[in-house]
Amino acid sequence: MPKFLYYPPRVVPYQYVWVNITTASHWRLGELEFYPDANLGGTKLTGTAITSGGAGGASGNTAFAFDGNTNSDWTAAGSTINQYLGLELSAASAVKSARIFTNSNSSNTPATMEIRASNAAPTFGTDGIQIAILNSPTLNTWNNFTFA
Ligand SMILES: [Ca+2]
Repeated sequence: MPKFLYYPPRVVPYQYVWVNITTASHWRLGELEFYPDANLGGTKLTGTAITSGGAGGASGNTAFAFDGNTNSDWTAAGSTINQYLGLELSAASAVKSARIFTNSNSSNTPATMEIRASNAAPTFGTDGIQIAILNSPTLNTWNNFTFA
């Protein structure tokens, strides 16, 4: 079972929200969704992808993490910590829950990740503030978590 660490409610609307990996991995991510309310409530947030970089070619396309298809994935450029993928939101918003679908094997899935948020565009995975931690994501399924 995933282990989630929850944080107090935050009321600040964020312009940028992203998942940063804190265990080295050649990360592959099938789907990533953020929501303005707890328990995947409200309308799924949309925006423009922000990332530390992709592998290039079809597998590096950030759009594959946001296409609604759990069988297509984005692949990180390398195998280090602090690679990230997220969104510059179309409009600043509270971010109180999220879900991630991992559709890969354990070597492509980091054991620990965090969600970070900011009102300035990140230039490194650890920019902004940490709003949630995800430990030991379950492979090949949705991992839902609420942090408000
Ligand atoms: Ca996908």
